[in-house]
Amino acid sequence: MEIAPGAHHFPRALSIEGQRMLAGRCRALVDGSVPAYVPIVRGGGAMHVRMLCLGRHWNAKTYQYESTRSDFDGLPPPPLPPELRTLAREIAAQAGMAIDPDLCILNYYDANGRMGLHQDKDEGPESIAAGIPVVSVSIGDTARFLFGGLRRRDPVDAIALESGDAFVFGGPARLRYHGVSRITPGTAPTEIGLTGRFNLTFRQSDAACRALS
Ligand SMILES: O=C(O)CCC(=O)C(=O)O
Repeated sequence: MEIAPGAHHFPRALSIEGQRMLAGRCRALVDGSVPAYVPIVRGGGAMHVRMLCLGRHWNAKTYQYESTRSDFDGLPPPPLPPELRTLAREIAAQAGMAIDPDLCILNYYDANGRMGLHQDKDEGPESIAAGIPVVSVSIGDTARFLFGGLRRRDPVDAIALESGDAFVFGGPARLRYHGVSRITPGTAPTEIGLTGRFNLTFRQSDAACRALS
């Protein structure tokens, strides 16, 4: 479903079994030896998600990517698992786009989780100029996802992102404002055994292609 030029919503892109496996994977990652944490942004406020970056770390104080979590505990982020890279590439291809992601931001939303309207513009300028997409995969409770325009004040569409949905925005949509205004608790499919919501956004921080390892 094309929401706007370059923006595609794929409802139920993942089967229930795929969602269940991904939920387990995400849970193990966020509670692993390099755990998710609540970032404090440069204005001093706490984000309303638990975040874990894979591959490269997004520093909430500098809004830059780095190889260690220098705004938190100094640890290197866990690697981006190859099968998750492959998943992102396959989803992008369904939207007629290509991505070779080197990082993923994995966010956990509890019942009060949300994320303000923002642009994803901290990836490399060449990647953004090339329109290499952001690939988003949602698991668990339904989110009210806001998708706006290229200016913060542009009107926004509210889209329900349900468990297993994918959303891809690249090309002319790459810098559209977006956010999550709320989660609807208790809407995750019971089979996946998840309270809350995981969202994974795969990104490519430069325009160069890497071989899949
Ligand atoms: O949770 C979502 O659906 C959106 C996440 C997001 O906007 C981000 O990680 O930049």
